[in-house]
Amino acid sequence: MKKNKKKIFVTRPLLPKKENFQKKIDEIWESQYLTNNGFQHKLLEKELIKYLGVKNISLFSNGTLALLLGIKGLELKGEVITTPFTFPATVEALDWNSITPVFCDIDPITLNINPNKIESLITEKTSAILAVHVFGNPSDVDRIDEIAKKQNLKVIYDGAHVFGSRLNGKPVGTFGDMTMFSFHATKLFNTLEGGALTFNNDSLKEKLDLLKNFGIKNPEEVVLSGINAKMNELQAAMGLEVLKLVEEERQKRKKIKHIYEHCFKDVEGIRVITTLDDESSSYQYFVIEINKEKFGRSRDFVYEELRKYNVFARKYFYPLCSNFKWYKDNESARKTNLSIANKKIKQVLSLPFYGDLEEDSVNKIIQIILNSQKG
Ligand code: T4K
Repeated sequence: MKKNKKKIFVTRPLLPKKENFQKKIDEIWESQYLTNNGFQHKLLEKELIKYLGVKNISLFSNGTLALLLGIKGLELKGEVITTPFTFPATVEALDWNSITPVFCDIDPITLNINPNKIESLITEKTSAILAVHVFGNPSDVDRIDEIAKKQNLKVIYDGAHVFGSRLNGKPVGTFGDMTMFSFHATKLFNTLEGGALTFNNDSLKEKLDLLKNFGIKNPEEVVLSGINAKMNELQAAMGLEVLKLVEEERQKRKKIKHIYEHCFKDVEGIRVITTLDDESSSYQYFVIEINKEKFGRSRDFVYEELRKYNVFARKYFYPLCSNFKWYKDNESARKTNLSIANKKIKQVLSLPFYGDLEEDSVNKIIQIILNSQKG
C-alpha cells in the first residue's frame, strides 16, 4: 500500500463557507463591538440553549476556563473525586482551584469513572464528584446522582465530548449541578476556541457571568474576585455559522463510523469503544481498544504503522493524568489503585474521524490496521 501524500489527522475543524463568516465579520465591523457580551454572543447563547435543550448557559473563551470557573462558582473545596482517564484540563482545573483530585478507577467498558468505586474514596474533605463523559460515552449519571445525594456532594460533568447528545432521551447538559462543553477547533461544534457551562440553577447565571468578567457588576461595583474568560464576538460569530452545519456533519460522521464498525466487528482483539448512535451519540470521536494478546500487535505498534502511511491517530488520553509528576505524593494516584485506567491507557486509539474524511481513506486506514497484524 502506498503512503498517503497528504497527512491524515485525527480530526479537522468544521468550517463554514468563508463568505458566510465574512458576512458575520462585516456585522461585527459595523457594530464596532468586539467582545464583552455583544450581539453575536447574546445570539449564540440563545441558539445554544435551544440546540442543547438546557435551562441556562454561560459562554467562555475556552472549555478549560469554563470548568475552572464552574468549580469556583460551585464553591468546591478540599477534595474532589475524579477520573485519571481524561485530558489534562479536567484535573488542572482542580489544581487551579487548590483542590486535591482524588483519582477513582474507571469502568473497563465505558472508560468512565466507575461509580462502584466512588464511595470508598469519600472523606470529610470531599466536596464533589467531577466525572467526564469520555469520548462521548455518558457517565452513569443515575448512580452518581444517587451517591451525591446520599453523601451531600455536588456533581460537575466534563462534557467536552458530548455536544448535542441525549441520555435516556434527556439532553446530556441537564445532569448534575453543571456540565462543561468545549468548543475547541477539534470539537464537533467549534467557536475556534471556546466553551460553555450549562446548569439548571438559575441563580448561578449571574455569578458565572461575573466570574468570567473580573467580578464587575457595573461601572461602580466589583462584587467578587474574577478573571477574564469571556468569549469574544468573532468566536461567537463562528459558533453561529458552525451550528448550522452540525446536523449534516453528524450524518457524515455516522456513515464513517458504520464503515469502521463493520470492518472491525469480527476482528479478534479490537473493540470499538464509541458504539452509540443517533441522538445518544455525539459523533465526536471514533475510538478502538487493541488487546495485544488477542490481536497480536500492541496499540503502539498499530499507531506507528499508521504513521508510516501519514495517518496520525492519537493515543488519547496518554499519559494518564494520575501519573503526572506533581501527583506523586497523592495516595489515590498510585498505579495499584487505578489498575484498569493504567491498563486501558496502553490500549486505546482514536482514529481519524471527521465528515470530510473520504471513504477511500477510511478503508485504507482499516487496511493498514488489519495488515499490521501480519507486518
Ligand atoms: N476536558 C476534556 C475531556 C477535553 O478533551 C478537553 C479538550 C478539555 C477538557 C479542554 O477543553 P478546551 O479548553 O480545549 O476547550 C486537542 C484539543 O486541543 C483539546 O481541546 C481536546 N480536549 C483534546 C482531546 O484534543 P491536542 O493536543 O490533541 O490538539 P492538537 O493540536 O494536537 O490537534 C489534534 C489534531 O487536530 C491535529 O493533529 C490536527 C488537527 N487540527 C487541530 C487544530 C488545533 C486541525 O486540523 N486544525 C486545528 O486548528 O488537543
